[in-house]
Amino acid sequence: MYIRKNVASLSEQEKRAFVEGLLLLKKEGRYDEYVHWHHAVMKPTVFPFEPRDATYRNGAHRGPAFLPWHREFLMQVEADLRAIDSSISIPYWDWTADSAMPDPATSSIWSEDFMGGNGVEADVWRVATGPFAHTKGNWPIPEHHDGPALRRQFGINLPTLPTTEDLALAMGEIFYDTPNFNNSPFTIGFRNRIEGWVTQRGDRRVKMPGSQLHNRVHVWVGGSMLPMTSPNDPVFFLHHCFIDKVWSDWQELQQEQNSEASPHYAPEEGGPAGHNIEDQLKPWQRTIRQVLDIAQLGYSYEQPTSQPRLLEMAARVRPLSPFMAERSPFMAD
Ligand SMILES: [Cu+2]
Repeated sequence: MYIRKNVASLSEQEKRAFVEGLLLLKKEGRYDEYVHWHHAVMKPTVFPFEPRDATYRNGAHRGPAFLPWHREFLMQVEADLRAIDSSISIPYWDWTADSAMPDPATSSIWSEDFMGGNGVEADVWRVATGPFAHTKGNWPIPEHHDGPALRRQFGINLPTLPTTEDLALAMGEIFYDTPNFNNSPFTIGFRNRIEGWVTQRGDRRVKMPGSQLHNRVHVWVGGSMLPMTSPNDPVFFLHHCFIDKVWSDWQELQQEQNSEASPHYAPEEGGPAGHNIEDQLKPWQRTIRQVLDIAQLGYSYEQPTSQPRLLEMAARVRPLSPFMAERSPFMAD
């Protein structure tokens, strides 16, 4: 059993080991395979009545498999890192903490000895600081649509990171996912909420316009985090580690409060290919059912001191259900 820590509580030594592991995987060409895995799941997987369009839904996004697919993805990358140095685990980036800072760009995650900082506008948003800066030459990005360098544009495409209040809306959901298991702003459930598709259109309690939660963080970082090749920015793994933590927190909450609905995953069958509970998480071997319990997978999460406050806020959220949705044929979209 090993622990995934909060980025904010990493020691100098732990930061160094993680960065050196990433740089070694990059040098060996292994890292670029991760980017390809993420990019290759673009193949459409749809119901007969849906458009055969890769951006509509694919094996890892805009559907129920979003969380299990990324959980398996992180474990694959983490196993490679731990083969280099068994003390390494992927740390998580709690961006709700950074959203409360006057300037999230000053967060320790972006320090010179860790992820490096923002891109430089005058240099077409190329990252100029830290181990992954293009000037250091250790982080080449092949066939990138805007040239072979890591790019970031903090807050340019969306002004703010998601808050604890935003996260509480996701934690307050009682369904994992509901038909049509897609990314409509009206699709109810934890998965669609945390992935970030439930905007102000689908729920008037949502405070900020635009993409939410997981999606919002990709868009806030900007640059290399925007396209489907987003694992090109190593912060991808820290971001998705937090998404995985939030999912495991939600699972624990459901086990306590809603245990008869176990295993807290949907659909069991009859959903789009790749998204049913017994479906394989391609290109790997495990099925969705096999990655539902992190204790069984051998890891756990360090909890931030803010956790009780989040759970308290989540307990006050009135969950939407498919039968009392804010959607009505009499309402304009
Ligand atoms: Cu993502």
